[in-house]
Amino acid sequence: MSAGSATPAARIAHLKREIEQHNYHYYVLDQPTIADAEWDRLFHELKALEEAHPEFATPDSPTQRVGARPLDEFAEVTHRVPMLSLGNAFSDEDLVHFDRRCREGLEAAGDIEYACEPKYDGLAISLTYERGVFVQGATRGDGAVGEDVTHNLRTVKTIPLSIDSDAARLEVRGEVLMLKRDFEALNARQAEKGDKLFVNPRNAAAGSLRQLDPRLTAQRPLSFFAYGLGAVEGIALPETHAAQMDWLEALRFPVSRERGVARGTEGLRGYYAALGTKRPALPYDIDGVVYKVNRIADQQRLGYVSRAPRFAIAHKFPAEEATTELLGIDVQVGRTGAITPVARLKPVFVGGTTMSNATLHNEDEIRRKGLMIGDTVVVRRAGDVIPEVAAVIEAQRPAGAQAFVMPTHCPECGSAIVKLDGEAIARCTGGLICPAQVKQSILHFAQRRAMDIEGLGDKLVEQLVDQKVVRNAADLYRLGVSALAALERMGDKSAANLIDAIAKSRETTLQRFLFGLGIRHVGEATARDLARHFGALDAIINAPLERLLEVRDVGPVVAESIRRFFDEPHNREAVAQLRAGGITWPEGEPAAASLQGPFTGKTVVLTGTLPTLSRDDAKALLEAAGAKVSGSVSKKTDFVLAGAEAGSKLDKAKELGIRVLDEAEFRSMLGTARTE
Ligand code: 9MJ
Repeated sequence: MSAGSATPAARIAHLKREIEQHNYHYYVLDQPTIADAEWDRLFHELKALEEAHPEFATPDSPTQRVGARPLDEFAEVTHRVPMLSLGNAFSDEDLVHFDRRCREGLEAAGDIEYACEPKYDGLAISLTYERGVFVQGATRGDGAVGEDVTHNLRTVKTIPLSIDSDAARLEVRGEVLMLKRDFEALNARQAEKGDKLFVNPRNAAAGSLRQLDPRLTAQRPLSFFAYGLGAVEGIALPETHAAQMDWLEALRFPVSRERGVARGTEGLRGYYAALGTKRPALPYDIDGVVYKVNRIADQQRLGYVSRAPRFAIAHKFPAEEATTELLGIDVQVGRTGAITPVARLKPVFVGGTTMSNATLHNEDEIRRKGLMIGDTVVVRRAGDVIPEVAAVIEAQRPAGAQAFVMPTHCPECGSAIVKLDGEAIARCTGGLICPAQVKQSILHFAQRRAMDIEGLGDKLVEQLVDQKVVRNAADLYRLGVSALAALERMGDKSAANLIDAIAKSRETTLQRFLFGLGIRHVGEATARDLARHFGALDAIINAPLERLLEVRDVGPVVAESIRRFFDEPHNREAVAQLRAGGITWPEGEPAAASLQGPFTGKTVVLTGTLPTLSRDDAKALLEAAGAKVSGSVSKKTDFVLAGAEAGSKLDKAKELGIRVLDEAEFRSMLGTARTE
């Protein structure tokens, strides 16, 4: 139908359908079908038509999702069919008990078939459709009476405002929640505005749903997933829960993609384990799985106990969040002296294990979260996320709560703690005299991805350093069995094993060695790129900034850090000691093929004294740049690098017309080399 030929009523009806269809593809299926600008155009056309013809404006129009007026209070809604809660299963025993009760109730001979779905961690709601039009949405309330939040639910883009069903009445039940990514974005916006952060997606969703002003709700990205039906009049329904969910999906309700069907306890266990594995990657928080006897007739036979169905149960996952008390804030000293405040918590069971401390990252983070010692805090351990203090419950702050004060001196070595301007991290200035830094750097050096010294763990390093058997990584290569055997809990056999593991680590690669040195900003990948690019350690040690910058993914910060590390005499000494301890690796050629610069493949002769570069340094730089350094000038010489008091070589170069460079020109040419 074209815009020109249709009556306004027909065009409005067409636009309503089309926009809702695009919304469905965009919000529910995550597969947009038109460009945003085109959607905007359709939306504005509809809005203009409705304004010109208010008699055709209806509450199920997509224009009605936003902008309804604030309410004074929520009206009460009595649910025609009560909204039930679910019983919980926390253990395998509870699960077996549930299944047995169902089998007995149904006098079933074999395994029962269950519909399985995620248990969303949101808010239960009921949506009422009359002859295909969304007319009312209500919260669960106490199960019998809830609150009318129709205006707010209209703003939820995944809730259809009209559906292709002429049932006199259809109540769809499900959960309103906030997707994890929407929650992160909302909190980022809150932080930018200096507003309070939400503790978790559930709280954010609850707060948003209970706004009296729908215009506020409209700014909060809520989602909806259907998982059941309430009162239904005027149509026949599919006979299993799974088929009903398929039917709801066909009506364009968002239904879990993770839903499934399983038989018997074995099937349920399999579903539980599989969803548990997927849990961290799901776009929303879940706190368990729900099993429902699949056949609706069987559900009805089993019936209810008080306000929960006998035919369904929620099998809970270990909680990812808990509240506990912040007993204190300690600081830990890392390998580079970084001071990390760590929350000392009253031990609490969360995410399947007991949590008694959590990193607080840095001082700013403590301020941002508004933490005070003595506070009640929400702690979180989710998937592979580092356990964290998610939020503070300010309302429960005790009278004696104390602010955290960053210590001025290192608790391990007493050196000053400083925080450079613009850096979030405070650092201990003790360097090598700080036992904490020494221990961490040895552990870093020995780890599997670096020198791979098997069996050298934190307890052992702690003892070795505290008892002054080892002061640095190089000392490891001088250890004898007798020194080790003197340590606590160290038998002759373990001592011999460790010596063996240390000996084995001597043969390594340049990449592992470089990574093990613990240069700030040089992780495994950078170590690999440096090793490939330069081929030899001395070329890296002597490389000026501009050469380091030629390495893939090495920017000014990383290059500067490498340069600063090797400019420090004690670091050069440490490297020399390690090599003296017998550590070796195959040295390769620089990756000349990938490096194209003015010295690639050229022959260069050095003569005289350069203003700042030693002969060795200049040679290393040239070699790293792909040049061959030769001792005598001939027709094959491409450049002569000449300093003060250059003698006969310079004369010969001039005679042969070879280009002569001074140090400044040399450096500027090095700066033009590029990796291809
Ligand atoms: C949640 N919260 O995800 C039910 N639920 O069924 C699912 N809750 C439920 N089903 C009957 N998936 C009562 C409650």
